[in-house]
This record gives sequence, structure tokens and C-alpha cells, in this order.
Amino acid sequence: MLGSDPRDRADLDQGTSARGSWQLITVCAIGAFGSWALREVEICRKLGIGYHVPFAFSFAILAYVTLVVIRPVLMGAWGHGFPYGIMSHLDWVSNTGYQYLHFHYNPAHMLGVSFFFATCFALSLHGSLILSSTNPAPGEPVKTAEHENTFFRDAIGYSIGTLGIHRLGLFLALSAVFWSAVCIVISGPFWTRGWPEWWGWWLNLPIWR
Ligand code: UQ1
Repeated sequence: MLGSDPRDRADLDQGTSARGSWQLITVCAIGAFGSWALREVEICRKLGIGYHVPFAFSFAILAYVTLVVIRPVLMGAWGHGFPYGIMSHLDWVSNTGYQYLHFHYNPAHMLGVSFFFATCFALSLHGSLILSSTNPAPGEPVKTAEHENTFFRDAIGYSIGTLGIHRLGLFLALSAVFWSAVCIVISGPFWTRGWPEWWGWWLNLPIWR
């Protein structure tokens, strides 16, 4: 019966010209992102350096593919992918979040947000430390890693080192992206109720009885 299928609604009908454009854009985007990552690999090989940059970029690609392929497939319809409009993708984020009542109760969302904050904290510490040692007071010589180590050993009793801070930064940033992808892919395919309710496992532990 015409009208019983929500896809027949006139106000959602895009006519004939726009049909399949979301899918076409998605295929082209994944092809472009994958090609860009492989080009980065070529450059790394040419320079004889590690593959850290394409490895990091692959996490961003994974996050996008999670939103527009993996989760829609697990949910059973492409309509679960986010729309490619400036305002409409904001609406999608808000509506998808409220569908699970309060997304901040999503444990993977908690990890993602915490890693995003930790990334900002680490980069602000590192950026300010480098600028302070390379831009000393007028007349003062530019300082080296010994001064950088000494600042943190004096301030908090520990320095992670000049290589270590970059390993930590990469780990924190990639963890933020990883847990963001996890938090959305488990919403729907794994958990369909409100996220506040998920914490019932804690209240239902037998130790409270
Ligand atoms: C640090 O210890 C360090 O080593 C010298 C850096 O390298 C330049 C840094 O940028 C920062 C921020 C630190 C401090 C970080 C931790 C985790 C102690």
C-alpha cells in the first residue's frame, strides 16, 4: 500500500537526480582516504622513515568507516550513516546521542573523552616546554633537552624524555579516536537501551545483597 512504507513519504523524496549520491560519495571518500594513506606509505619508504604517520591516519579512516559502513551494516540500513550536510550531521550527532538518553554514560565515550582531554593536556605541556626552551629571554642561549628534562624532574620528579613524549602523544591521540569509534559502534549493535541503564550491572552486583 502506497504510504505505508516511510521511504514513500513525499517530504523525504529526493526525486531521481540525487538517488544513491550518499553511497557514491561514501565509496569515493573511502577510495580517496585509502589512496592518501598509501601515498603516505610511499613517501615513508622513499625517506626510509617509520610508517607512524599513515598508521595514525588509518585510525581516522577507521573512525569514518565505522560511522558510514560498519555501524550501518550492523544496524541493517545505510540510513544509519550520518548525512553529509553541515547542519544535518550536527542534528545526526545530537539525535543519535539522545536516542541512548545520555551518551556521557557510555563507558567507551567516557574513555574517548578522557583521552581527548589527556591529548590536549600532553600537547599543551609539550608545546609550551619546547617554546620555552627554544625562545629564552633576550640574551639567553637557546636551551636543549637537558633543560627540558630538568624542568619536569624538578616540577614533578619525572621526565618521560623527548622521544617518550611523542610516543605518549601518539598513544593518547590514537586511543581517543579508537574509543570514539568503539563508543558509536556499540550503540545500537550491542546496546539498544539508554546508556545510564547500562550501569545497572554495578547496582546488580551480588556484593550489595
Ligand atoms: C617530558 O618529560 C619531556 O621530556 C623531556 C618532554 O619532552 C620535551 C615533554 O614535552 C613533556 C611534556 C614532558 C612531561 C610529561 C610527562 C608525562 C612527565
